[in-house]
Amino acid sequence: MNERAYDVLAELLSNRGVDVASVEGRLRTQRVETPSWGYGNSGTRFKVFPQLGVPRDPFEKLADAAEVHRLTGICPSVAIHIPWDRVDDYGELAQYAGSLGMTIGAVNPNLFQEEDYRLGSVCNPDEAVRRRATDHLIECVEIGREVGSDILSLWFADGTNYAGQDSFVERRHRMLECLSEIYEAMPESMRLLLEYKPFEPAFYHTDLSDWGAALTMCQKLGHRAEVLVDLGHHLQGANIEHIVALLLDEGRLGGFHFNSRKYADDDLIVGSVNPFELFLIYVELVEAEETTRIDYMIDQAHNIEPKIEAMILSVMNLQDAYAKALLVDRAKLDGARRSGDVLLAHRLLLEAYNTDVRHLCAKVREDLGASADPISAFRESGYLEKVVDERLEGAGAGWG
Ligand code: LRH
Ligand code: MN
Repeated sequence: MNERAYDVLAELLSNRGVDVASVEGRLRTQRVETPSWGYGNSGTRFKVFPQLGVPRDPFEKLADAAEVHRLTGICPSVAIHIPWDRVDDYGELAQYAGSLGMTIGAVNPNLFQEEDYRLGSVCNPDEAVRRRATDHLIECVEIGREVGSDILSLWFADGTNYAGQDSFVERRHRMLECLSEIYEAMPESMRLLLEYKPFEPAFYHTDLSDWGAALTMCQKLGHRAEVLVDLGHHLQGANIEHIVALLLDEGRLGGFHFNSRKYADDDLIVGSVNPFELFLIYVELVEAEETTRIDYMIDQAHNIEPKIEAMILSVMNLQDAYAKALLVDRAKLDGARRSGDVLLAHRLLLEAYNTDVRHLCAKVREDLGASADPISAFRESGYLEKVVDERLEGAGAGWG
């Protein structure tokens, strides 16, 4: 860690009236969940470029996630996806996670890769197909119990491709009927997160297309149903930080799937396309998270870049964005807003955003027993070379 650079920054921030110790305290409590599928092979409909050393099963995915946690200090849990992470003994999987100092987080069912779901899963006109979909969701509630997870994270590909194909309202009622059964089947400790998406794979309408569709469905289900915001699931021009503020005000912001996009659901490294937007989202979260539980998860597909390093860089970008958001002088901002001083309010955000917080984040990682410079540490660790050797036999895991 560059002590001198840190000391200069800490002094600069104290002179600005920033309580550096409390900022570091908040940064030490930051938590980001990484996705098991982010360590496996992934691609587009054009090509999946398999990589050497990719995990071959959920146990090896957990091992790679533990390496990311070892180096960043803030990623002690992994989201799983069923059936991509199906095992014979989920208790054994949770135990193995524990042996790595990790836990299993959100359980993600998969209702978008079976033939039966051509016309939808829980919204399908065919009751037998809806029953099958509901049974898979109930299976995932049980898996949640076995692995000690209290989050059921739901995304539905359900939608239509042509006008007239089906009734928007009947489909919505079918979804509500199914989700009501799941809501009842969940233990009191479990929360249900509903993830919306405007299009793909459906290209005329998607049943859970936007925050409004997800919010109103959650309000019908109950207080343990909340909205999950995937940054890539917004049409061009959408103001995501405004949507976040609105969901917080409704008390229904359950969590995030962090990634970034330039065009559509690109699933690129979070903060790599629009770091200012990511900062603005955290500016809305800083005060709210003191009273609200919010689950921060990454959802990315590393199609051409090395997967573990990509995950490490993603976590570092989230630490940076959070650190900058914690530097906003809230008292001055409230004053500027009340007095209608438009540009002072804007410049107070820019002052925080334009602060180079890398040495602060480096110190916090060191204080957590992790690495000041995780990417260099990873490259020098020989971990990748080790797993490439160990995982020569057999195919790398992927999306099915
Ligand atoms: C859908 C989605 C959803 C997942 C999948 C891996 O686009 O964002 O969260 O289940 O990606
Ligand atoms: Mn997602």
